[in-house]
Amino acid sequence: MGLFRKKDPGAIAKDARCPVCGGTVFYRVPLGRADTWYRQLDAQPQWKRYRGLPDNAGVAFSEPRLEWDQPTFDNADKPTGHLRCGTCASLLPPQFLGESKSRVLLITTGMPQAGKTTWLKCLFQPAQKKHLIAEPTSLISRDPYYYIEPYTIANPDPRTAVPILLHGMKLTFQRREIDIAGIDIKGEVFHQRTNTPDKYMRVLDILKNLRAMKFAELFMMFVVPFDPTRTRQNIGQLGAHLVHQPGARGTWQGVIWTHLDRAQLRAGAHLLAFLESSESAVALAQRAIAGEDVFDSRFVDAVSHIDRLVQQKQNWTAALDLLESLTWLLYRIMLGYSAVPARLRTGNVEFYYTGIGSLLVKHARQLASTLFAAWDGAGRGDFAPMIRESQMPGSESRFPVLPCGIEFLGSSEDPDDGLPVWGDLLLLEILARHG
Ligand SMILES: Nc1nc2c(ncn2[C@@H]2O[C@H](COP(=O)(O)OP(=O)(O)OP(=O)(O)O)[C@@H](O)[C@H]2O)c(=O)[nH]1
Ligand SMILES: [Mg+2]
Ligand SMILES: [Zn+2]
Repeated sequence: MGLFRKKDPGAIAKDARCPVCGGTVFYRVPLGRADTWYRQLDAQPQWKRYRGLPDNAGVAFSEPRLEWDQPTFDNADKPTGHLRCGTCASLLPPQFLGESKSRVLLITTGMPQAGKTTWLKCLFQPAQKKHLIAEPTSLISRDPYYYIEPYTIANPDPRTAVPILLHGMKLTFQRREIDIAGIDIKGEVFHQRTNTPDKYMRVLDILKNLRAMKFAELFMMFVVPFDPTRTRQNIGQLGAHLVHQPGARGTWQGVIWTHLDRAQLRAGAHLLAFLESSESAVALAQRAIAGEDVFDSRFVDAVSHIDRLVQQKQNWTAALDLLESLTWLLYRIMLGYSAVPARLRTGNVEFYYTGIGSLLVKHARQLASTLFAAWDGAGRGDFAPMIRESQMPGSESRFPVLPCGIEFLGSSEDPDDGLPVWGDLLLLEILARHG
């Protein structure tokens, strides 16, 4: 039998727990063909049940031939690098089971199509071309766990019916190693909370399990797409007790604000008029409109003025074109940042850690929080208390809103041709905190 207790030697920490069911017993499994996995699943009803899926639920394989490898449900008596939970049979990326001191848990929640899976996938397995903020460098290496049940990291099909996906990645920076364990929850769970109460309850159970697990850091990430029409419900409008759960110690709650690339310059003249009390802010906006470099020696002054003007203005509901133009400006700043290191002949990572790079990021992030709060207010979202708290002087939470977007290469809108902008910032933040 390959069953062994958590005390056995190996990569499993003494206090390891399954995030899905809280189980503490694990067993080794070998690789096999995906169709073997698919067939064996019928004999493991707990796998679906712990995901809130009915026994007869399909697991939505869209590929006609199941020809890739996948860890099966068989017992292996030698280490294989693949482990399942003895209770719920979930495949657990090793990053969930290692030493808690160097383990960071990320959990993404949000409505369908918010960009959760894209964001995690880009973070964990950036293709060579896909880093804007931390370009391939020998300073940081990341080693993703390949299997994201029911698929692999190469094809975690967003159309799977499985509401919970477990991702893992080992991050190495200088001589430190950090295990990053990601839990990706499908938006459908929140969207149809009353239609899919089983799935929703399972998610609450998982949150409970996570809070009982030991970790260096737990990031609860609410993924909210930029939506100028304000017609799509977002996770902040749910009012569920998921949002604003009193942050357990070590928990960081924040918003990943995606789709910022969709923001348009709608009211150029109005934008300049709005900024007119600050000469440096007007100059910054003019440069962005002209397609010129947004950074000069007055950048910090300019962006601080913009931030203050946005904070002071009331009733954004009546000025959404202006708000969108300001959001467009924020995205120009994000793109502009990415070009600076090359100009200064330094690597992106090195630039982030030198005073000037992190200063630019800090100010852009501050503006992102303020703009997000303005949209949130205008859209009747409910993130205001979290953002207000994080903006208090001396607040611990330095990272309430992480702005993100995708640049599409060429004319294609194929997500695989996208280039995430600022997606890696969280990684650098994690490294900075553990430095
Ligand atoms: N333009 C743009 N597209 C994005 C961005 N982030 C994600 N997308 C696209 O949005 C679509 C949905 O992304 P997913 O990552 O599957 O969304 P999700 O939140 O995981 O959705 P569910 O799993 O259904 O809850 C995909 O086509 C992505 O390519 C972004 O920042 N900008
Ligand atoms: Mg998804
Ligand atoms: Zn389990």
